[in-house]
Amino acid sequence: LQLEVDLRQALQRSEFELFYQPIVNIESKQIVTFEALLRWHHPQKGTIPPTTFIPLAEETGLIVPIGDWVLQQACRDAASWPQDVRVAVNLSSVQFRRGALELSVTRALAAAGLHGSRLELEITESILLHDEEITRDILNRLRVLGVHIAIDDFGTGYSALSYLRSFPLDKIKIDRSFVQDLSRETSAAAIVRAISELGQALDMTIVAEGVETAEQLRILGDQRCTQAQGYFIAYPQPAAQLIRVIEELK
Ligand code: G
Ligand code: G
Ligand code: MN
Ligand code: NA
Repeated sequence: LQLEVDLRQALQRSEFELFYQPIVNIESKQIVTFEALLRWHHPQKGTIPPTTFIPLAEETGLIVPIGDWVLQQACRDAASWPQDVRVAVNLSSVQFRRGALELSVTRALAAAGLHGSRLELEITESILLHDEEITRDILNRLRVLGVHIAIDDFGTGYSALSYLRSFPLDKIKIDRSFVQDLSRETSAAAIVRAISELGQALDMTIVAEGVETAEQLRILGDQRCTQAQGYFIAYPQPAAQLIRVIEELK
């Protein structure tokens, strides 16, 4: 498979880049986090989105060195941002099972001189359902470093609510499918409200993903959702553009 051959060389050829998308506090409008989103600039095929190459990277185990690079680059970039802005990094389940995740995180933070409290790790529900004991252990140790743990795409997976109390989670990211239905369906608003109340009771921050309109943002605020992310606020952009994004959203 040619794509696999190319992917094996992409790291040493410096073909990866991190884009960043801001997450804002809905009430204060302040940027609280930038989420790192990986891009692969393929020499022939142009820019390939992660949905195309992450599954291949997972199958081949290449996600472990690629994921390490993402952690290191994200921490390096964040070191130059305002102190109250965090960086969020997406993790694959393979990094939990095959990588030395805790060591990777510790090294990335140390190399960048970044405190653990400036880093958020986004994991999916499926990670919590496998190797439960090992995962809980790793997450607990990461949290001792001050690292925050977010559950990504919430509501699309198995959504066993039991894990909300059995795992050390700081943040819930409501999947964009709920946000997209907000204006047409009152049930979507009711779900957002319920998750927001759950979050408040469990002392977790609630983020809505995929906010594309002013109306969606208004309804989210009405339903007591605390943070938002989406094209309406800003598109994912290269690190060099972030100073401008920070200025524009001030
Ligand atoms: O950037 P985009 O919105 O196209 O991302 C598509 C998917 O790829 C999302 O599910 C996102 O979580 C995932 N993704 C983006 N960057 C990374 C990364 O660095 N590591 C992993 N494991 N997934 C990523
Ligand atoms: O699964 P995860 O939340 O990590 O995925 C992030 C993906 O969502 C990225 O590919 C990003 O480009 C995309 N995204 C970010 N904001 C929006 C939005 O407002 N609408 C849509 N459709 N996608 C978005
Ligand atoms: Mn994410
Ligand atoms: Na998501």
